[in-house]
Amino acid sequence: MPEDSIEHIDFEKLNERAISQPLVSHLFTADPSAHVFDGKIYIYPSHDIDAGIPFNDNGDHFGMEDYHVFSMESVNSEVVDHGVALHVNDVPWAERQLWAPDAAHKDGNYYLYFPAKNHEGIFQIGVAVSASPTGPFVAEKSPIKGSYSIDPAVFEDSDGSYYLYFGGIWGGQLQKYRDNVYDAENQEPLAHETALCPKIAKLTDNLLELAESPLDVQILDEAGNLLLAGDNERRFFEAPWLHRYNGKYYFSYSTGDTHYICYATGDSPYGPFTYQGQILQPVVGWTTHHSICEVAGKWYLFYHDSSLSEGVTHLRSIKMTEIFYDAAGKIQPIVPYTR
Ligand code: FUB
Repeated sequence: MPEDSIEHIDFEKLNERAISQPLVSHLFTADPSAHVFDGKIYIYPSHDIDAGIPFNDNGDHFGMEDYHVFSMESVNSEVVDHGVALHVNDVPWAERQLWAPDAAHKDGNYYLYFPAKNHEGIFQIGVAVSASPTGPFVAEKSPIKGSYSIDPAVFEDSDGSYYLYFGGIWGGQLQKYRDNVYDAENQEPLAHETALCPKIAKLTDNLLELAESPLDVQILDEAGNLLLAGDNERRFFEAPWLHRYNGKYYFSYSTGDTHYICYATGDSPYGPFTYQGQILQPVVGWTTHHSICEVAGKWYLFYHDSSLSEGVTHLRSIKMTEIFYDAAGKIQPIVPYTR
């Protein structure tokens, strides 16, 4: 739902028609990464604030400064806010804009992965560690070597390997990189050229570093060709996420300026992934960002919209709703507001 149509929305009606209500209403929250750790649901979202920064195409108005972690005993239970888990002032290398985070658990430690702009205005990805899933987390002194851009998502495979996915174009700066090298002059490819790919790198055993140089996550069309940069309804924009269902790997992501959450499937965490369809239709607000998590044998989409703030695009609220697969493993698309 593009921002310019906001003035025509009757928010009272829209909220009545919403298929789910905000999980948190005392803060604005977005980009929810959900996990079940030791039988309990933990949500790692961005914490939206109005930093008073004018809107621009770089997304500088998304001026977030800290993270809160939320937990739930079960899908219908109260959502508990565990307070500030990490603040930008406690990250030696970061200056501003704590964007979409994710978390992982290994051997009794919890790892919070987060993007932030460094003192040169370049996004990198950091990691912070805690003995508790709710923090507080202690940030490593430097960003993860070789990391760049935004929206880290960590996937733990059944063999105990962990993979970091990341990337986002436009404000997320992915278009400035080719072969993992930054050049401020680099731009998005032209419409007839292949789209930029999100990135994957295996993590080292201690989960603090990349075990390899980031590789492209290829998203192919039905004919086996890479999606094109001009295919705005299907190409990757930001918000990578990986989950496994019935032995298949599902790579999902946001298409940004066309406001869909889409997915593609493959046989390896590295891909290639073949485009399958949309998971979530546009929500109120410009951004859309999600995670997919299995809880007690059912599958849930965690997502956000800006309905609580009546359309303010950088003041969002996290939500969740159940998703369903058909017999062939296709995800039934979610329409976030009933008609
Ligand atoms: O929350 C800031 C940015 O907005 C995220 O990093 C993007 O995925 C988009 O949701």
